Amino acid sequence: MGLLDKLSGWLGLKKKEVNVLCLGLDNSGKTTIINQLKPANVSSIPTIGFNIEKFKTSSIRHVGPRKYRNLWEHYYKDSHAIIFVIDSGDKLRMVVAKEELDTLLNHEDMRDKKIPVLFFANKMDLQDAMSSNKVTQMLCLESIKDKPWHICASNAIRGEGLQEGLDWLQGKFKVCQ
Ligand SMILES: Nc1nc2c(ncn2[C@@H]2O[C@H](COP(=O)(O)OP(=O)(O)OP(=O)(O)O)[C@@H](O)[C@H]2O)c(=O)[nH]1
Ligand SMILES: [Mg+2]
Repeated sequence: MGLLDKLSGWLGLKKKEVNVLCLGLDNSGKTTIINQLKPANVSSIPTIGFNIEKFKTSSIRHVGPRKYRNLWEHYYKDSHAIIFVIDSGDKLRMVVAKEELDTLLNHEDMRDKKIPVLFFANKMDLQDAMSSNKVTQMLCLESIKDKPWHICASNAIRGEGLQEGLDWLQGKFKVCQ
């Protein structure tokens, strides 16, 4: 059983879909994270900027870089949670990640939604990775007042930190729904 199935089970959403938007800059680790969350028997679909991966009880909407932004927006209305992935080793593009995050949070279909936003400060294993505190600071996460949010350091290759993030999400779903 994958972590995502567990999440659906916890939520009591056996029949309903949980729409989790997994966003982040290209190369941040979205596909690696999603592969960790999926049941082992589901084969991975390579990301061509944008794809939707269906699961038994839930789906993950998984999108890529900026040029596909108009495709992301289509899914904002139906989303129950956001997972925002950051490459903690990519200091140069932290500003770009912040821009994308701000655009997301200020979008008209997202602004008034109280859905939880889970951040993975991914690639924590890299020698020069920024700490999750530093990422919090760089992305000004403390200024997010209208949505519950949480940041976890993760190493998606080893699956570290992912469970902690999903545990937090589980608690928030109970509050939000
Ligand atoms: N060191 C390290 N590398 C990681 C980690 N997570 C992902 N990677 C690597 O980073 C690269 C990009 O990972 P992907 O999961 O393909 O990133 P993505 O966000 O799906 O990228 P796009 O599909 O281009 O948007 C791959 O080579 C991964 O193996 C991590 O926690 N640590
Ligand atoms: Mg990908």
